[in-house]
Amino acid sequence: MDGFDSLLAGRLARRRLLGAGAVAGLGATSALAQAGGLVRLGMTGGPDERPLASDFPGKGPMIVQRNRPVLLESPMSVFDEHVFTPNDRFYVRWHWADIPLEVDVDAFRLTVGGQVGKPLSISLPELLRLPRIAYAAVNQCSGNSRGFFSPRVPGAQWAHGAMGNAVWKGVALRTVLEMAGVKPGAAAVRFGGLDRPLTAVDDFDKSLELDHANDGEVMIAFAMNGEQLPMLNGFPLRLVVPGWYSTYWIKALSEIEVLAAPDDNYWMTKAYKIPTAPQADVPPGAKDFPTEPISRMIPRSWITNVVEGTALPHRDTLPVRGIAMGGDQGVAKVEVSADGGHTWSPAQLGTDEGRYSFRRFSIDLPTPAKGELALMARCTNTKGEGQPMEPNWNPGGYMRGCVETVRARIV
Ligand SMILES: Nc1nc2c(c(=O)[nH]1)N[C@H]1C(S)=C(S)[C@@H](COP(=O)(O)O)O[C@H]1N2
Ligand SMILES: [Mo]
Repeated sequence: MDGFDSLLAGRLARRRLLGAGAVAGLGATSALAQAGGLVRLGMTGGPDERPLASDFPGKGPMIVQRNRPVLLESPMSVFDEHVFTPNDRFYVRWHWADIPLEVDVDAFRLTVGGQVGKPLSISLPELLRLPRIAYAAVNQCSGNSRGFFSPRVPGAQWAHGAMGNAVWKGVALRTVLEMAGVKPGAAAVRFGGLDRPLTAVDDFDKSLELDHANDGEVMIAFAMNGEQLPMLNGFPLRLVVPGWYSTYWIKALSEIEVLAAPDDNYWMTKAYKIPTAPQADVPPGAKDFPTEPISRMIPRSWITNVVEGTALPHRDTLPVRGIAMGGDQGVAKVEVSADGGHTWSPAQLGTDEGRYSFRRFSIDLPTPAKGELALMARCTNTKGEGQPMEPNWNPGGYMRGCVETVRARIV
């Protein structure tokens, strides 16, 4: 018996999350900026300061990238403190300002329709009675770190905090598709949530090929780190597509539609397209190049205990630690360099929480001589895929994966 079974027993009250204060928090950027102060994100060639605020519902101190729709970024210190990102520090991204602010858990239904033998309308208690799966997985926005693109590109100017790692629990999408009976010849499965566009444009819907949807790992999650999903992270249900960028991880998931043909909606055919070139990399300014929908994630790593621009005392050793991810594979090794990438030393890896999770790394380096220092980490995943030294560029600001540098000074 866990917290979710109490929902079954009807003891969980309706989730009415946003009171008057919280709603005000969704509207007042300048007040927030004054209340929480400004943070610098270390970007060059454009605006670099953002307000820090802690008055969004269910959220602690977060970097406010945008107010409507809500875009909140996790400060890097969160990743230094936790390998599983706490729910109240987990980043938030919505495309439309009309997001669900409360959900009536008794009336809520997840519908499954389209190319199925038996259309379904599943209540939350019914969903909670189905067999469950659970695993750790990183949720990372396709545009994470976009603010570091050079030359800069339009879109949310995220630093590295449009990502988070959680243990997700829910029902395999395959279980629900089997209950509905997918008709022969079906090609894809489309997902939609409770949020709505304010103008006459396509809903934010995404889809997966049928085989992927049926892989037994793609999950309809009702829990994140052992708790209900925060409202801003998609309460009561969200799709989890482990190893893939979060654009597919539809929040407040309410509609599943099995399609006879590949999805032709705007969000699949026009948005979230990357160059087919390796690392999704094209020369700055390039326009006519072949594209494909963004999909699997790639290895990345971040030093989390040394803040850009800080002065470190000269001691016997220089402790360096951080987090790494393998993309859609596990982390095989992480190496650290204190000389701008000339020499590398293998770091110690923390507990393996599964192939889709963050993994901690740490190393005590011999302290370099006094002066400027360029610290770097690089991750290699279990497929042997590493991180390039050179940053990629594409007009969408997607799929950054290069080795990141933290500059500090030894004094
Ligand atoms: N319903 C819905 N789901 C959505 C989105 C959205 O706008 N609406 N945005 C997607 C994108 S692009 C990202 S990066 C993630 C962000 O997830 P989070 O807010 O839980 O961190 O949600 C995804 N799921
Ligand atoms: Mo995203």
